[in-house]
Amino acid sequence: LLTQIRHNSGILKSPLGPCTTIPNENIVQHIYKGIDEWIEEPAATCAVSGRSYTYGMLRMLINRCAQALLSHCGLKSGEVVALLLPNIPEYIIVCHGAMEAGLTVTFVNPLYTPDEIKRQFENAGVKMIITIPLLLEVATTIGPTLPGYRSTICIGGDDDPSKNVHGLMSLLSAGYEAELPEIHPDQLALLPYSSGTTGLPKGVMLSHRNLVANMIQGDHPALIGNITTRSGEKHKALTVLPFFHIYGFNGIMNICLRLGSHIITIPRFTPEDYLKALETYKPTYLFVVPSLLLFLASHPNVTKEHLSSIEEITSGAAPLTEGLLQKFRQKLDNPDVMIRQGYGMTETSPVTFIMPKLTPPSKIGTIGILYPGTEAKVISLVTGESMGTHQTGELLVRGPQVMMGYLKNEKATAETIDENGWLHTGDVVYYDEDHYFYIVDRCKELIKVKGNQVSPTELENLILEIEGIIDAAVVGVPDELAGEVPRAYVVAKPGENINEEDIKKFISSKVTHYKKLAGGVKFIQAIPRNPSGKILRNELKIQNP
Ligand code: 4UW
Repeated sequence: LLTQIRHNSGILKSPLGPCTTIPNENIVQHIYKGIDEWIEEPAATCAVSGRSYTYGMLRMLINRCAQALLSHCGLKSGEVVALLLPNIPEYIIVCHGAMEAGLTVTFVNPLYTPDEIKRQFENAGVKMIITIPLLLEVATTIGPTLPGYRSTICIGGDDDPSKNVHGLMSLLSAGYEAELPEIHPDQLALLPYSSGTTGLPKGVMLSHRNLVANMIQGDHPALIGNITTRSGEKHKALTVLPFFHIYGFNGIMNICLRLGSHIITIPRFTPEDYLKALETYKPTYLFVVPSLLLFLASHPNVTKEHLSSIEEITSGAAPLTEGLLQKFRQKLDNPDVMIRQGYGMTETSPVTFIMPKLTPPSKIGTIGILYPGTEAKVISLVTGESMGTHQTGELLVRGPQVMMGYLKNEKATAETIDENGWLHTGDVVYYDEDHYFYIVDRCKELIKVKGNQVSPTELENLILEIEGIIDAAVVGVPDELAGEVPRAYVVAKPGENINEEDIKKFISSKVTHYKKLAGGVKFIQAIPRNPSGKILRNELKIQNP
């Protein structure tokens, strides 16, 4: 009867019940709550340079950074600071320093082109960029063009008053003092960018409460892996997934620090650096996206020995196939390694589903069960009615981890979060009788290349800048290595002499590497659209395979 009632209202609640009370803490207080227990232990180490910080050092430097940002740099609580950084241990110092100072952090892929960086920083209202020497010129070129811009911080660089640059170490060693502000849990902590279900990337407003809630939700004993390894030490996590994406940020960096793990960072993935890090640090925990697991499963230089220390692996951000999982398992000597899939979105801080520790082996391909305190509905793509078990439809989620909205974009917010608080994910799913969920497809425009977001609208707008092109549509096509890659369909003015290479070259000059038109360009007569002008992407793919 209970099941019946649940299905009639269409609302599924987490089988793990509500989440425990979300404390009124800011994210930095929450992360370092247990620090006294592991204050002398290593917190973060760069696998390439060997630079390393203990928890005690990290916490002290975060606090100094927060004070310097408010006093010496003159930033005010609520202003936005941008991180233009690869994964390095100092990421933690500046990011948590800014958050402890009541500032909002936005992050960006350091391999973005200057155009991509500038667009995001202008939209976010960035007042300071924190970067490394390699990217200092980009930062000091873009920064002063932003309204109200204060200064740039260079990690591993010196003060340069002529360019208004502070070296991080001089800032941290000067002993600047400031009173740290009270931070309301609803204050904006993080501003990552996501294209959501449609259109250009938008600023996703995540509060301290959103981020803390998602960490608390993961604390359930049915979900959490072992905090300590079999040998009784803390986990060592190798993290190449970017901290400038919500998975790397709240799903890896913050959670690992909260648990006292030792984070090993790699600034940029290369097979050599990654394998060397496996050999040198013998991590116990890996976080992957399916394309990284494919590398581990199939690269000839990856041996069983490289993976011998691994006890747990978490995968997410793109579909993990059973075939890949089996292929990878063959590379493991230890059959007890726990491999779990989770599901998340930038808009949900990020996790809403994860496989519990004791997921039955029969649940092949599942993303797991609802996180504590999270609700879901699956609705028909045709009628909007709630679906029952084994019926596919769009996934809607609701919970304390759902974003506050898109920055300065009420329209997109209202299209994504309905009046009852349901976030429309744009993912097509079904659930089974035990309320395990399975991703089937996507009914949003988003393309995912190796787990990275690519907005078709962004590429379409760029293609339309090319002289002689009158219409364009971009869709994702399957790719063995990347999962999907973008392909453009274009309509050229009759008589124009434009070829595929011209378009590909133009796009490559404007966007970062993974957004390139690796799926090719096809010239067609007309882009199919519905009466209101919306591109019919599925039709496009079916008509022009
Ligand atoms: N299977 C299939 C999946 C899956 C998936 C996501 O870039 P975003 O906004 O965000 C992410 C976040 C992923 C994530 C974070 C933390 C975590 O623990 C975890 O699991 C281990 C995953 O990717 O893209 C959101 C979109 O990415 C797709 C889906 O389309 C979703 O709407 N996606 N996870 N397991 N597809």
